[in-house]
Amino acid sequence: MAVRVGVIGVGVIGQDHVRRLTHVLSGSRVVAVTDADAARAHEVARRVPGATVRATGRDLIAADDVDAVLVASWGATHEEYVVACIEAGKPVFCEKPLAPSGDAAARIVDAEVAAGRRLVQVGFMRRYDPAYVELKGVVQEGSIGLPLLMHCAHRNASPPPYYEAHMAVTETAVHEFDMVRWLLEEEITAVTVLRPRPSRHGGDVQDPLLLLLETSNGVLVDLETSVNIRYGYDIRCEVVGEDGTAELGPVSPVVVRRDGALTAPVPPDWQGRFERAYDVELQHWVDSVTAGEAIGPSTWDGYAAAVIADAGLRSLGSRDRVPVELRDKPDLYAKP
Ligand code: ISE
Repeated sequence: MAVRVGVIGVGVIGQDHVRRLTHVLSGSRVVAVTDADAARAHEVARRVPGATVRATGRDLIAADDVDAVLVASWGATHEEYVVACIEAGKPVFCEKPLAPSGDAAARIVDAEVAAGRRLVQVGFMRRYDPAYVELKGVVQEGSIGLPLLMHCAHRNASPPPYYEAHMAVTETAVHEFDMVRWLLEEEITAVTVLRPRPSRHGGDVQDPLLLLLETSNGVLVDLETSVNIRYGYDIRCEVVGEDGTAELGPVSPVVVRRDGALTAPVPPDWQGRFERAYDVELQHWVDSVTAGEAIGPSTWDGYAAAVIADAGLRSLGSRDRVPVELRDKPDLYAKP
């Protein structure tokens, strides 16, 4: 029987997930939606046969016909909804970031540990991107030797209108915080955020930033975040090992030579670049709900990323190197 999913928050990513669950994936159907903007919730529900609108996230979570919940609302609301799902014993997929601070994420860890079983998958979709999966395979099989350095860039053509300075760390770089931990299979131990000459396109938002991440085995990771790069959405990652390097290839497999120029398309935004990753990620969640076992990026992974983001924010303010201090990992998260 199809998993009956309720979706909390139907903005850009929430609507995209509703479309995916309804038309692309197998084994699920959307039965309920809710949004702070009720008109938007009704508009989305009209496009999904059989879906109803619930007045609040809490009503949706409590509904008998909702088996599992997808939280894609504003980050500050995640803690309340994810904890309510855990208390109701319902599996929950929560978009990144899991919570806006390490403390808030720690409370979700506590709730899940108290429940005694994993119910949460966090939306770190890069773990499902075919190129990143292959890159991790090359690094982990050891053919380039021990990793020493990583060079990463996370570039957006332009930020959404609500983008604020801290989001470069909490919403943008947070993807790399998780990706680095996952790819290297080690923890990030310190963050330094440096500010180069600001782009004139940045307005009040300092842009770009250069972050330096240190890991438990001494790998140094430099990460550029640019949210006004203009030319498109561009994600780069190169791992430098003792015996070679491995990097994400160009996004477009097709290069055009014409009129004295060589060109290849760059995706305009993250939806285009990571479409496949989102599909695989959410199918994985639906399958794990059906199997009764949460196995994707965990609450612990969301917590670690939130603590790293806290350190990044402190460094953004002070320009100091800020150590990352995680609490002891509960046994619940012992399995990778
Ligand atoms: C946005 O919130 C996302 O999650 C995108 O994946 C990311 O690339 C972008 O920088 C964020 O602002």
